[in-house]
Amino acid sequence: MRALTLLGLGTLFLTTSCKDSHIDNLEERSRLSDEVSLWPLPQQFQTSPVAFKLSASRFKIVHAPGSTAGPSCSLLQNAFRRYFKYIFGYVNEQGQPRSRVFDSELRELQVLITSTDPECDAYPSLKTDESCKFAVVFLTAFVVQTIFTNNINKTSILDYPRFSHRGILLDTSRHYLPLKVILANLEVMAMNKFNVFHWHIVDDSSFPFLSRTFPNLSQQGAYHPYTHVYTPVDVKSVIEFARMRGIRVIAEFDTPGHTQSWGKGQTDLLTPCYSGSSPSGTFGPVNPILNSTYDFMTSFFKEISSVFADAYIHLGGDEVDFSCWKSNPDIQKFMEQQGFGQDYSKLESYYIQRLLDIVSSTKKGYMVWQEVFDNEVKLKGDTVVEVWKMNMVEEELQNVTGAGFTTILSAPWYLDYISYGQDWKNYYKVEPLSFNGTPEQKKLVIGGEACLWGEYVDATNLTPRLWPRASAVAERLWSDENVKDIGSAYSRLEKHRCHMVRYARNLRAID
Ligand code: CP6
Repeated sequence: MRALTLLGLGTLFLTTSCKDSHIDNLEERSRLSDEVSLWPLPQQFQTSPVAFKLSASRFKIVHAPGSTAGPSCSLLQNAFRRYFKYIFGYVNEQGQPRSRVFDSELRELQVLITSTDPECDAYPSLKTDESCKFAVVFLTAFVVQTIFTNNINKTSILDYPRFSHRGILLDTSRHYLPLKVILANLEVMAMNKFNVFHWHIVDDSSFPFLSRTFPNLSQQGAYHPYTHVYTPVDVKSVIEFARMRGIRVIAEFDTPGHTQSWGKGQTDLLTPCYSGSSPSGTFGPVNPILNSTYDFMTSFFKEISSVFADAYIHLGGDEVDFSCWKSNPDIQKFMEQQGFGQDYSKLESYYIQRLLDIVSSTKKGYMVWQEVFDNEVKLKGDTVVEVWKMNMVEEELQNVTGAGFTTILSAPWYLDYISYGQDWKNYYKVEPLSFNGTPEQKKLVIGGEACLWGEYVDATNLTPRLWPRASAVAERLWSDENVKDIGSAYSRLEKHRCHMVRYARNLRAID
């Protein structure tokens, strides 16, 4: 056999031990190396002892005859190049006898795309059929297995994800993350089949997003006005790097709470807090009673909707602190006029409702934190509600899906929380659909996110805090619900970690 067809399932696979493994016991190591090392585990696969050899000087990844894609698809060309490097690393072929063609040598990986969608280079979306992206899905698995050897075993794989939204949240406000760190993590995300980068880009601490319309926001609100900002070109490069790997970039601009940094570059946006009858000099959430607030949001989100390509924007809406609103006499008067009584969640809803209408007019869909749903804000049908509070998670999923909304789960996966030992097992054991609900309700759970909040995380400790712990979430969201054997997960994850360390070496942020 000289060729490898992807969709024909006559595929080849490799099993190998990882040389970096800390398991020194040879017997144990050979036992492990006899098992497949796949992560996340494919929906269906079959491996056989028939083995083939690979040579970096002869092996090629090519478009199969009859494929609907060709060299004009830059997404695939880029993938071919990356996967070749995954397989053979950056070493050249010195030392390999060029002339000798091995018996049963695998010479080609033929990539057969059967999708009739003419748009090969489109942005990924919630509706992207990832089983149709089988070529890349397969390649990921294929390649990860083949980094360390020139032998691969005959294997066939049929794969598709259990959930369509599989995200990682990174927070670039509490600590600025250099572009390189973000890109390196997108690369590791792809190795774990994560397909959403939830970019919690601004928050109380700093405003690193450089807005063309309101440059003062980062000029005043970033930790540094030009070393600690993301320019429109930076953002573009993140989105493009992610697109090449089938990853969506969903930006979050969290309001009306978590907005202290916005106030530095935009006067009158935040609510002045009072102590007694005079302003205290401090500020609270976005001021929801001024027309100027909504004019600002209209221009701001018009820009955001063109800078960020994804069909969704995350609008936050979490953890609004009412004490400042309560202290302000103008807000009190407004509450009275509107008949809100003392119920400040009604004021919050009033703000969010107007904001949602503004964002809808930019033709984007939106995601929100669960409070927005809990406060009974009227939401568009395609809104995604993110469940993050750690208490009463099942009840919340039941309520959100009972009301007919799609939802994603992040409550069990706060990876910034650390404790001694192998806490990945707790992330792994989570069953997102264990709540009471009809099959229709369960279909509304479209996935989840591992969140790495940035209060105690910066470029120096991000990688070890996120990986391989987030890999546990990746398998939970990708593989079949019956894939839950911790022992099998352990031995595969150990090798998978090793592959990540090897491949990410070329991309490491701190070198
Ligand atoms: N920042 C923002 C945070 C958190 C949230 N929103 C958060 C809250 C509780 C925990 C971890 C993170 N740091 N903007 C809540 C979604 Cl335990």
